[in-house]
Amino acid sequence: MGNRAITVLAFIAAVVVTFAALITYQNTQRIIPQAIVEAPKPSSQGHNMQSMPSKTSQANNHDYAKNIVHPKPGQPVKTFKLTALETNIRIKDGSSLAAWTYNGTVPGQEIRVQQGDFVQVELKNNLREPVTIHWHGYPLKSAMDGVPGLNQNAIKPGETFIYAFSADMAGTYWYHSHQESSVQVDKGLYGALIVEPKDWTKPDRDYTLILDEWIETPDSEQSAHGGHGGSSNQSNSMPGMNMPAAGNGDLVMSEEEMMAYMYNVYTVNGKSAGLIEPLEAKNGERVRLRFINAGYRKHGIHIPGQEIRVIGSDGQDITNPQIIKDQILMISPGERYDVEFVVKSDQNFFIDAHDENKYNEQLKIPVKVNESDKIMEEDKNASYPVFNLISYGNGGNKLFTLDGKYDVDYKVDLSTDTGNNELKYTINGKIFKDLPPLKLKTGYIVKMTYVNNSKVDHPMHMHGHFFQILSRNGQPSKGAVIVKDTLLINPGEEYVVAFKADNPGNWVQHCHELHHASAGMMQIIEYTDFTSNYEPDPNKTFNKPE
Ligand SMILES: [Cu+2]
Repeated sequence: MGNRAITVLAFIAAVVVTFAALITYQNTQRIIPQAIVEAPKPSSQGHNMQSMPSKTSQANNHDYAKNIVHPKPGQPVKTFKLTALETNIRIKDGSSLAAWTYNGTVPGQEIRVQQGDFVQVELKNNLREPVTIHWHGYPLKSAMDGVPGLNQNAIKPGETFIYAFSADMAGTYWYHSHQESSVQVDKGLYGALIVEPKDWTKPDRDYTLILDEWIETPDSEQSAHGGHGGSSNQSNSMPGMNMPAAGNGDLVMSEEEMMAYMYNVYTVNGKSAGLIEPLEAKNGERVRLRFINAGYRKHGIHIPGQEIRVIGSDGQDITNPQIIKDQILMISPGERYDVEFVVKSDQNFFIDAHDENKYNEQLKIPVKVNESDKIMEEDKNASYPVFNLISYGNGGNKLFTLDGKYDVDYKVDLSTDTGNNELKYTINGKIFKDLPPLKLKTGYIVKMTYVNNSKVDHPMHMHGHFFQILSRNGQPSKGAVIVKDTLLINPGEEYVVAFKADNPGNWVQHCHELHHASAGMMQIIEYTDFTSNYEPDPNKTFNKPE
């Protein structure tokens, strides 16, 4: 009796502490909306703007971005039109929510081109907030990289911006807004960018699977979504009585547990649980799956019973990938994994998630092999090893070694600072606005050591470059050469990576747990021998690169 009372009291205390921490955090993070021009409301929700006639594709509202890139003579040009607009989407049975979308859907229209194409994307903003597009992982000119205040001014309501790049590199990428990312990506401003290789043997099935998490409030049909600063009805989001006991006053762990708990709807391609679109594949067919994590949580994906090969990571092929079976593919925010297998099953099955997340019963992707409605359930208690990327495959083009000569040897200490009861995520002890840029020159060979000295995961993403993974916790990488643009560094881990500074421009690196980026974990990477057409204007305070 006494025990129970204490348990209940402790529980209530934990809820209060956690919630207070979140409110504190939100207050510190809350972004004050700027006075901006009212946008014309979209005439019909979910209208596909692609079919609308448009002005000439030279109609860029931003002079500095004109004539930066051109198609080579004879290069095929693929044009796309995306309109950022608000619309209601149905992500689970019984509720819909107001999302921010490209072309009225979440994810936005898949941009799929062939290697060698010139890609031109006209983005029109019909929202009431400025937006951009960042082409996550794609090595393009920095003028097209979409970081507001660094590469361009954010595209205001009513404005149009044309992104253009040469799709010379094949693979699985994605695009998302980089304006107030922790809010805008969260609200649905993302989609896939797929570049099919030249001379490609198409698989029988090719599916893109974008993972995400959302917040649903319990007491209304209308779901709230938007994380920090995105929604005004966060105070309603205290459902149920299964709140975790959080943090013991530890701001970092309180936030972590609050996030794990609040983001309570998991989606695949914008649909949760029973609404997730089944994948169709016949016994004997070759299937390619492209996983993209657009959310905040890492997800441990399991493809039961199939002999799979992990053929790519962050868009880059892995050489000589051996067959693995019943391993967990841990996919962190911003990362992509490409998997291929030949279906060996007469029965329907689920691709599901095995990790510490709380709502995994919603993350089950049906694979329909036969016509029946019966789907094979796997043993819930089974446990599987986690796939180890840095001891997988073999061979590849090894550009860098641990004992090589480097022009820059830079340490990135990832940590937190809770001074003044304010939660900051830091790089080398500083937050974004106080942190000096990492300065590079074209041609530099750079070694970078990421150390996670905090208690939470940091999937670090670098713009404009791929780095080769050299070691983890002092152990040199075995297996194939692995190059990535997004790397999960778990608490206590140290990774050494290397890259060549071969893409002169203005770039950033940041944590792709975007709340961490917005709370400081972001850094500018500046080429000292590069001059940009775009001159940042500190008075343009509507630019919010985090
Ligand atoms: Cu982080």
